[in-house]
Amino acid sequence: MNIVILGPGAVGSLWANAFLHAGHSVSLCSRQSAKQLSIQVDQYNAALFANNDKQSIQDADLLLVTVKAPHVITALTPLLPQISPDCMIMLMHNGMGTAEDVIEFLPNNPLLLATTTHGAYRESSQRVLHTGLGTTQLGGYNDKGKQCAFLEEVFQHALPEVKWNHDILHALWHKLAINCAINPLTAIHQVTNGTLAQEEFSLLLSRVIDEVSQILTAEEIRLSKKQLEDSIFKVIELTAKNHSSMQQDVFHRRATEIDFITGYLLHKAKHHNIAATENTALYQQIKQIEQSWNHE
Ligand code: KPL
Repeated sequence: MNIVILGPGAVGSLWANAFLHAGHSVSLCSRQSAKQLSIQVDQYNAALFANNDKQSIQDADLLLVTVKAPHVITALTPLLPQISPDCMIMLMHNGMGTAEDVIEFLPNNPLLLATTTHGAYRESSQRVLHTGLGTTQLGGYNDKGKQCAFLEEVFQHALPEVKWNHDILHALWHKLAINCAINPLTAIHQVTNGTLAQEEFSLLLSRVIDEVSQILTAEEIRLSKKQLEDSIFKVIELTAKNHSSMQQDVFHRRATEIDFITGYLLHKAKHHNIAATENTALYQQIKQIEQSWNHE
């Protein structure tokens, strides 16, 4: 297949390398202006990829978008004239809400969503470390996307484990709920994920989870409060020493994904007339932190 990776950060680079080794023709689209980019994953030989090549975009069978949610539309817009209507577009990032915008720009393309638990770390602009094996779930967003279940085999062959999920929105909501509980709190307090297991966070965390659970129920996502709580504490335990992506964004003073995580949740809460007081407070605190950088 002809595959283009839009946003070769840690996760994008991992997939670019995996697809290349699986025999596909892979090229990249990045903010860098170089015509070719080299990527090395772990100790394997570095591979060279074409970058921002118009012909590759025109020929693409699959465009895998791995930029963070706030950058999806800005990154896709300049490519729109080149994207063929048959090209499958797959969004792979934390948070939700971008598919609703992408479908406006590319109404005829198969649109798919993905979520992955692979751990990847970008050590330098050319070197990526695959820090943890994970599972990737894929699924269709629109009808054409839902007809692309064959991609499970393509992805599985390149970087297992991969599962086709007929209800990918359920998987994304589950991930979003976990991110709502862990990401803002770790970012505001600048602590590791494991710190949230301490007594001082227990009341606040339980209120946050309670609100998230009410919104999931209103959205008809079948996940009990107990199941949600268990999965959140399991992630806290398994990633105890890690820093969440939002903690890192705040630390490095980069725009966070808050609008696509808690912001998306609050948008749905409003729709269902649910007063999500604790999540609103967390949202505002992250927004205030982001705004404070502009006033220094
Ligand atoms: O997805 C994550 C993130 O950091 O964005 C979690 C699951 C919280 C792991 O750190």
